[in-house]
Amino acid sequence: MGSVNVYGPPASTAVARVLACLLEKEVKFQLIPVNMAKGKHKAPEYLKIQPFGQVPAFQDESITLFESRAISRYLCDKFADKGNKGLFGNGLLERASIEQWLEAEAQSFNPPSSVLVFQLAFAPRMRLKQDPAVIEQNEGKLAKVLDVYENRLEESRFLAGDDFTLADLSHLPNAQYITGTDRGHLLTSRKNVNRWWEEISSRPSWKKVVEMQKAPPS
Ligand SMILES: N[C@@H](CCC(=O)N[C@@H](CS)C(=O)NCC(=O)O)C(=O)O
Repeated sequence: MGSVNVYGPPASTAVARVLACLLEKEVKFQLIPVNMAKGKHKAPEYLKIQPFGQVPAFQDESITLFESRAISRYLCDKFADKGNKGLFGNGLLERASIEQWLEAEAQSFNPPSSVLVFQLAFAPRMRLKQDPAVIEQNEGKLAKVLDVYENRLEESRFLAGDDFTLADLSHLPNAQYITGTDRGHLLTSRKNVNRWWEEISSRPSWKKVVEMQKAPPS
């Protein structure tokens, strides 16, 4: 079996999501740099595999995919027998719960948290001005989402049940950036969310992604 290709920098939250999934599943991959500073993600050749001009793009055999969560689901199904075999659940009920929390991540957690990642982590690096009103508004929205998580994680070790799954994994990239800023208390001040965050971010797969994010772009 050959390796799959992932296009984009590990510093991108969406690329990091796919990398974490690949590492959990122990699937060999090649990371292909896309120089976003030079606008390579908008180049005609790249748009053939990612028509929205975003990262990541993904290639396996004859298939090319975009959307990090769709790529992750594909990886779990295609490589069901490799690495972490329970990552996408075993059976209908587990899968349904994982899907529910994956949707919660994409529809409820991601919108405010991705704004905060941009405002708090990327804007300073890109020497862009932060918008305090936008930060405050999205902090409020994320706090409400995390209150729901706090209750869920009171009764359950992980979001979808007793095991770490794709639903938990999908939160790692945004949570990593936010906990590295002065708004980290959004997660760490909530007892159960903090316990969950400590556990999921300690996984060797995620630690490897964080190491990849620290390496200078090639
Ligand atoms: N929903 C997409 C989001 C992809 C996305 O927003 N990628 C960002 C980096 S994290 C990007 O390419 N930004 C550059 C742009 O939109 O021009 C996914 O999960 O793959």
